[in-house]
Amino acid sequence: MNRENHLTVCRATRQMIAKAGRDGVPTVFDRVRGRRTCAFGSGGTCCRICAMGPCQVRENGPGAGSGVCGATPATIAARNFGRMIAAGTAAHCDHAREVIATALEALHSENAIYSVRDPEKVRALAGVLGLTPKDTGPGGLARQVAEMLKGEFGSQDGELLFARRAPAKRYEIWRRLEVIPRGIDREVVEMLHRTSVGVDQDFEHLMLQGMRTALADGWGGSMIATELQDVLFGAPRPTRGRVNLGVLREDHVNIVVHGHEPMLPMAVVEAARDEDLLARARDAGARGINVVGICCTANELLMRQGVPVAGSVLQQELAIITGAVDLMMVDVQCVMQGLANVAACYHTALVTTSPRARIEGVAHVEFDPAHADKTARELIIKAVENFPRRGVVEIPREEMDVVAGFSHEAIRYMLGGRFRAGYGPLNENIINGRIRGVAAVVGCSNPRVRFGDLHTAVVRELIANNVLVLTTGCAAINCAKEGLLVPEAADLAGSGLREVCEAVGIPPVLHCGSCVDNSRLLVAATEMVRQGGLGDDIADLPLAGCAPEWMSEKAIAIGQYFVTSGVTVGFGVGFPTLGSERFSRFLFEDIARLTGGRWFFEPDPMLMARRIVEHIDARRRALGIEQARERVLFDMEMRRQIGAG
Ligand code: SF4
Ligand code: MSK
Repeated sequence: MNRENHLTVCRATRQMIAKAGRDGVPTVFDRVRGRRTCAFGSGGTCCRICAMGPCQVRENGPGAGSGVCGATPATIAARNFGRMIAAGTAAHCDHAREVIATALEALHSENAIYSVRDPEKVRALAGVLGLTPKDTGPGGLARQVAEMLKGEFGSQDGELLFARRAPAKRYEIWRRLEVIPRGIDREVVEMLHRTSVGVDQDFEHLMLQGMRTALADGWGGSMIATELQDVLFGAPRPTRGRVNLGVLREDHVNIVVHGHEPMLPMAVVEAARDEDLLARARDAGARGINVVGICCTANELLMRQGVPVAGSVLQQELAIITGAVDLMMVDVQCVMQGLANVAACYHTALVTTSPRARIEGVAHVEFDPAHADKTARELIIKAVENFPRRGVVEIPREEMDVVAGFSHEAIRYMLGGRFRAGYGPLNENIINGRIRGVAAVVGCSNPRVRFGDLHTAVVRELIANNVLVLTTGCAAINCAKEGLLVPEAADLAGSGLREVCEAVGIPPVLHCGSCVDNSRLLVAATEMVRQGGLGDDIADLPLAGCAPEWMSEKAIAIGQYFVTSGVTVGFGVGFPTLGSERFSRFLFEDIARLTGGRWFFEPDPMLMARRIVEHIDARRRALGIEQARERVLFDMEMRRQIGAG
């Protein structure tokens, strides 16, 4: 069997890895081979924060001890973990900062191409923030909302405004633990300070700041990015699309948008419909302009515009290897530097667009919200001009249908219709046992494992056990490629879940968006609590989360904000604290006494699914709903008896 056949079940991916081999172009799959992981680094007990070190320490066995300064393995592992949380939080929050800048530019300038597309969302946010309209001009309330959220970054005291959205009991737990963020930037800075040499050296105390920093992500930066993107581009509604490398078109100018921030890509999608640019494409010999996405930008565009998705993080280089990508524009996060070399081997124009991120030797066309339409046109013209320079093209045939766009607003609507929108039917079906519980399967793809396949294995097992799955990020893309995000996938679900999916017309796996959209899952969980019947805190819900193929620091931040919100979260691949048993025990067990949620590590996808189901069953027992109940349809007589009682 060829080497690539061992890597993944995705045939398009295998085909392009084989082509890269024939073309002599190294990719991530070559670079990962033979690169051994460092035991100290991967276990979290390598410290290099001062020049008395670096210190590689062990907790047990030969050579057990501490760093030169006396730092214990638990302290070092906690410091490293805290720094991962800080970096992940910084990434999501800087994304949010850029969205705010775009929103304010749009609302202050008459020329901006962005506008308020979702006034309902603006009113909802104003309600959450306790705002009453002061400025009655166009976009006035939206401007107030954006300005108020901007203040969350520099705030030094008080409490993060969106923390109020959590269920009352959760909010009280956070207050007791003193982990409600005071301001987004403040928490990231304090995490970095406390993890520098000679400061906070008690792993439990360090992790309290880890929790506060993570909450500044989930209930702060990520939630702000999600909500304001909805304001600018509309809250997602179920939308059909196509996914996998087969969405590239041989007879079209292909533009790949890659990264995380949807502002400029949205402008490109818009401009690609311009008749003048289409005529230019035809003059160049193409039949049209095909904009497709990679990674989370792809998820953002798919959910709102049905833009095709070429692939997940591990397919970014492979898209170029088709020879059909005329331009790839990248902004921030999950963009591999290896793209530069791959693009140089083909005709692809690679362009960085974020003021924050450049790649050595790669062209840069900077995004400026005031001139986004001009920049979008410039990029499209560059792609059109590049089209005739193509060499041999080989596009895999694989592409799959997907239904995406299950924002929590869309879920409310799907479940209850316009007049009864709400989570009632979901809670009812959990209580009566048709749906066993809910699981979030999220996160990256990782070439160290049989990537993509771990996501789909976990998901298949969960839905077969009547667990409704919510998915985001690259996990969503991988599930989509395997046909799990269409209503027909209900055939793979257990009988109870299948019945509900068929009645409501939803897939058993709901695509909820990008990485920042994990914040939507916090809101959805809160809505489930508010609906009633499933306890009074997120920790009471029959709910769990997992990232079977994680790789990014952002995944650690996300996992920690879920754990701090009361959710049990499983990670695969490897866990970055295993070098310290004491600190790992804290994350896997003791933290549950504080937050109600905890971490677990399980690299085997079937065992991961089993642990999620066990957790859901335990929560069902605690709620007294462990037995599936038949729904009783009350007739008038029964109602009268209840009334008389
Ligand atoms: Fe070593 Fe301590 Fe310096 Fe870390 S802080 S590198 S453990 S001396
Ligand atoms: S893109 S963070 S690889 S999910 Fe959000 Fe995918 Fe992970 Fe990047």
